[in-house]
Amino acid sequence: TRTPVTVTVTGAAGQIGYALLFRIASGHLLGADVPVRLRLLEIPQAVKAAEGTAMELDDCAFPLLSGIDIFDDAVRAFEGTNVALLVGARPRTKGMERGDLLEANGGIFKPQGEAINAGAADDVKVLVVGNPANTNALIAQQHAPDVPAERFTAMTRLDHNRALAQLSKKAGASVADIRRMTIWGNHSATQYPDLFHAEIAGRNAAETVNDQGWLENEFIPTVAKRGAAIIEARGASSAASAASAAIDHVHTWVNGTADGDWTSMAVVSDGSYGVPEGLISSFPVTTADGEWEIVQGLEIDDFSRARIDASVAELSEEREAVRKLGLI
Ligand code: NAX
Repeated sequence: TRTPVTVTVTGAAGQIGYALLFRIASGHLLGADVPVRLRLLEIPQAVKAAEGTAMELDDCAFPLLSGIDIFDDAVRAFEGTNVALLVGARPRTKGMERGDLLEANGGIFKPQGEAINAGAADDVKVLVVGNPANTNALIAQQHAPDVPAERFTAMTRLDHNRALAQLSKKAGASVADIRRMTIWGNHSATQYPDLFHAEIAGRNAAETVNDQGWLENEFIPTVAKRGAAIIEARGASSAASAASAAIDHVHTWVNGTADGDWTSMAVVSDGSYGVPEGLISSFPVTTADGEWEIVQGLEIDDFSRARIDASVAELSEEREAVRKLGLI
């Protein structure tokens, strides 16, 4: 039998954690033939709740789940970890300014980056889900100098999947017929879902839909503000869909994109498409052999350029803000 892969999940007692852990343990993250060992990280007040979830995981008797350990200490939680899912974060509460939010999250992602640097496995792959995801990923990455920067990624796959769903509805096409969707920039309201390179059954999506009004006034804002719409409807933020996207992100990273297709991941920029080097920004990426590569050579028209630039400018401001706070 194969050696288990160690997966660390932070914020394990939260609502995304609750939707995520059962899918990891049942084999959806890494594959139906890959045993996993879970290491859960929570804050001390939530350890008991995480223990409850662990009891339920036991009760599922998943054949692939070879163990669960729970920690309230990041150093121990990331020991030997191969896949780190950084879900726990400090949410924005009433009266909190953006600087306060970045500072509170710096207090979480700096020590977690250091712990990954100190103890994770050599092949560690990191996905940051907790918001502000791109900048939290940047903070963690900056405190893990011995880990290759490309191992730190942030999640825009939920935005990507939301864009697939909206396009599929509009075009009356199956999600399975859509390829080459792209989310550019920040996982925030400034993100840019791009239909100009997407395809429906091999034909250009923007041309097939042929409705610039819908694209500008419905598609883009619906995708960008979907999180708020879910909160409005459900009375709680996206959880199962976020967990599903996290599964997709890692699964695609490990197992590769299909021929002729790509996905969206926020990854460390090498300067491609004018995105300043070092920012963790969403790009179209292909994956193979556990590594990602930014899709090169796409033509970016003025409409797309303006939107990519606006989202990337927000990321630059966030980087400046965390620099000023001494967090990187
Ligand atoms: P919950 O508040 O339900 O759960 C968060 C959990 O994290 C709590 O159990 C809390 O105790 C724990 N936590 C806090 N600080 C921690 C630390 N230092 N170490 C370990 N655990 C810690 O939030 P949930 O709905 O699960 O969302 C988690 C994060 O995902 C939030 O930051 C949220 O904004 C973000 N999201 C990101 C998305 C994305 O697409 N990138 C979409 C969904 C989601 O909104």
